[in-house]
Amino acid sequence: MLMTFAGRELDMARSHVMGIVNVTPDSFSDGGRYNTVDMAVQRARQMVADGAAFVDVGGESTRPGAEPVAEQEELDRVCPVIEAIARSVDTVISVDTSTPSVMREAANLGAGLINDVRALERPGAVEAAMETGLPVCLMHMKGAPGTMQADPEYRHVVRDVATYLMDRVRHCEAAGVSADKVLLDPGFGFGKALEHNLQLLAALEQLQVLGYPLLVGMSRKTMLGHITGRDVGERLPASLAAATIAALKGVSVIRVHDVRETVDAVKVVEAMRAQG
Ligand code: 7PJ
Repeated sequence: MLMTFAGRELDMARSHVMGIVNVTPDSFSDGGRYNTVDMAVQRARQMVADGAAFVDVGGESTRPGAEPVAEQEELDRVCPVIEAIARSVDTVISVDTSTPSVMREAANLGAGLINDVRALERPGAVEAAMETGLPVCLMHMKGAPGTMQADPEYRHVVRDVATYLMDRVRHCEAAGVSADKVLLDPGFGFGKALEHNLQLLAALEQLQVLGYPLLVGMSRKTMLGHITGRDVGERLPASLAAATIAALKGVSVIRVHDVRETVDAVKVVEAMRAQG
């Protein structure tokens, strides 16, 4: 089950860790573009040293309540960081974007994966992604970041998410994206109440049988705050439990803030699996 990301092959039958490199203005304390690029590269380098197979670079905050960012602003934030990481860190760069021009530019600069929380729904996104030839991660979100957590409702969340994702897969394949370049993500926290997130977590195997590698992100999310009663800075143990569950259920890529700790947790699962 090999997948190729800008020339780097990874076995999707194993669990890999993806480190989060945010380049939103609030993500680095002292601002300033040069500093931001420099710090993002340092962060990426450390994550790779800690065992991350991917670094995910994103310039748009999609946290609940966030407003969309202007296209040029997103390009200005993300492109210099991708270019600098591609030049100096040996890793797969994932670009967390829904914007076609950012997908194209990121691919030109060396990105290896397009990670779109809007599952290529923006006009021109499917075509842009297809033209890059890169693998794409299609994520489920109900509503938009500004409003998505206002009382989300589902008939049956696992079935609804699976149906949506397969609908997007068909759409992408019809537009020329090849089936062996698709990853799927149920989108923890994106228009989901705690019960929905837990039902999805419990049912990851059911998404697995759709036949595409899975990527999940639960690191430090509100769902873990609801379960533990802890603030965002105190959610590492819960994040590791969530990552361990994901790895046990065969998820291929686990997107996290705390790479070193998560890599250790995943190693335990992988060691058990290798023992048979
Ligand atoms: C996710 C993401 C996720 C994918 C974010 C946060 C919010 N991309 N981007 N899956 N979450 N594929 O990290 O809290 O769950 S941003």
